[in-house]
Amino acid sequence: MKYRFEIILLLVMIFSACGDNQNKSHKSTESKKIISIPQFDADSAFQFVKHQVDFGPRVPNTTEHSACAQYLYGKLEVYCDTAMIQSFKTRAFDGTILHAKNIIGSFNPENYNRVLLCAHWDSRPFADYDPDPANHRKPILGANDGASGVGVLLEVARQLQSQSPPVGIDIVLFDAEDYGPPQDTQRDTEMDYWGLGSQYWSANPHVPGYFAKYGILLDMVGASDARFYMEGFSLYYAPGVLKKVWNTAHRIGYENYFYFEEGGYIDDDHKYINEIINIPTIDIIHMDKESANSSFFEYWHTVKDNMDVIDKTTLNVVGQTLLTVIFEEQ
Ligand code: AHN
Ligand code: ZN
Repeated sequence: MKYRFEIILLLVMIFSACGDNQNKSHKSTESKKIISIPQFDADSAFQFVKHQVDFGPRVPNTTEHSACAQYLYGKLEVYCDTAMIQSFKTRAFDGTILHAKNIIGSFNPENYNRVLLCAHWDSRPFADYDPDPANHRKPILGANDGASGVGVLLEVARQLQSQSPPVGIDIVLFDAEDYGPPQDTQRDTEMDYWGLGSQYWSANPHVPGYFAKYGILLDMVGASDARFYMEGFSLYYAPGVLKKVWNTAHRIGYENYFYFEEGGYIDDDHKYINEIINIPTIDIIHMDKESANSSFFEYWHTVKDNMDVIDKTTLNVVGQTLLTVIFEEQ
């Protein structure tokens, strides 16, 4: 029993040291909350884009479209807390009844503080901006126009599976966005035949009385040297959200992608979300002010919108910006 005193002293020292550590770490988390932000994986996002494109054009009422819907639902079902398919019928500009599916995945479904993330997953039935008129009635692969935004959101979902976000998140993949009338027909001024999936969801949200404090739409977020300007409806309906996202992008080093310059009004899915369900929603969309015809990225609505245009750097810029915005939410 010679060492009893020494042993007790040692134990007291160990315990008091532990107590000290606990106090210190407690204090530091109270004064400044340390947030860890997951690292977006652009290789993984690229594979998600490629997998969609490998189905072929994802035009409503085709088998390729059905197969891709099952793939996307399967991914959201694995990564999210809850997932569902919202099936609906909608009438296209030419009277065709489209069998459409919005695909939805949610994190923390019980949290009232929610953020909406969205993109369209269908691809356009008409390459009506192709330089070769012989392609004007061919469907497009929509690697950038469609699959890129969805690819980024699938990778965000995969990250949120391993690190739960501080807010509720709803990922909504809209169908039938790109079935608007071809530009060389009498009907090309009928604007409301675009964004049919977002119009349906905004009038019939997947949760009755659904609300999110804001929304972010991704459209054409995968091409190299993409430029994201301040889109008109975003600036009109959700200026605070737009500034928050653009400032975040600049802070983490992406000022060569996000421009504090106005880019014009685009009739995209966010317009319907803002106007029908009144969730302030911005559009991160690749515009090209120098473009001769379309005002969008070079291969917009052409048969060249394939995997060759997809750049991992751009996917990373958008994905890491989204993850930063999400994890800095209170
Ligand atoms: C129009 O310019 C009519 N719509 C833009 C929305 C869109 C189409 N985004 C991708 N494809
Ligand atoms: Zn399109």
